[in-house]
Amino acid sequence: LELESYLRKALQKNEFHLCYQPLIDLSTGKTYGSEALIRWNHPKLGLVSPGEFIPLAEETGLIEEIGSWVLRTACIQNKKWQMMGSRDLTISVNVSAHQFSQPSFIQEVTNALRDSGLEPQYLTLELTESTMLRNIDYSISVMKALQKLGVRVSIDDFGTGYSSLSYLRNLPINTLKIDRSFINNLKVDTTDIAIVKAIITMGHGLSVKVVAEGVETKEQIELLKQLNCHYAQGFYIHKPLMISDFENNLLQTI
Ligand code: G
Ligand code: G
Ligand code: NA
Ligand code: MN
Repeated sequence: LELESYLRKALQKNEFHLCYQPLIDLSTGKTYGSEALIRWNHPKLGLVSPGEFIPLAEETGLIEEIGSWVLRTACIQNKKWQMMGSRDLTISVNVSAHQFSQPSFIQEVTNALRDSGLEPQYLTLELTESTMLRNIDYSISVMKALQKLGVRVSIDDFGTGYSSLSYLRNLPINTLKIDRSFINNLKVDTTDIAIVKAIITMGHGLSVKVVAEGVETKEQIELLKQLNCHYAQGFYIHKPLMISDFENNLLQTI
């Protein structure tokens, strides 16, 4: 396949870059961190969506190298921003199932922290429920090792998986990220608001932070504030930004 052969060469040809989408603290309105999102700009194909090439990278195993590059690059960038003055800025990195299941994963995280000089508490790894539930015992051991390192763990796309709630009290999780499908159509008097409210209440009860992703309107922000949701992310707040835009728009206000 053409796409696969292009993807094999993309790293060495420097065709990837990361965008950074701000995460805001709803109680202060300030940016406290960002999520790193990979972008692939191929000379012939143009921008290829990660929704398209990440699954291919997973199937082919190329995700090991790509994921490792993302982790290092994101840690280095965040450390740079901290040294520019945003000392408590955090970075979230998406981890795919294949990457998470590699025996070398913990070592890779350790190396990325060591080489960037980023302190572990400023790194959050975003895992989906399906990644965690592939092999729950193995996942627990990896998450405990991450916790021991001091790295934070967030459950991405929360609410879309098939998991029972019981794992929530057994797993070292710091954050629940409510899937954007519950946020997109969030309005007063909808079923979605009941679900979102329940997740936020549960988060408070479990002492985990709750992030609402996919916030697209002012009304949604107001509702989430009323519900005491901790953090939010979405196009209404900021789109994924290039480094220069992140620096111009945000860094001085943090
Ligand atoms: O940024 P965008 O909305 O196009 O992302 C589409 C999908 O690709 C999302 O599910 C997102 O989590 C995933 N994605 C983006 N960047 C990364 C990355 O660096 N690693 C992994 N594993 N997935 C990513
Ligand atoms: O699967 P994951 O949650 O990691 O997906 C992250 C992707 O979601 C990002 O690539 C980003 O482009 C996309 N995204 C971020 N904010 C919004 C939003 O407000 N609406 C929609 N539809 N997508 C968003
Ligand atoms: Na994510
Ligand atoms: Mn998500």
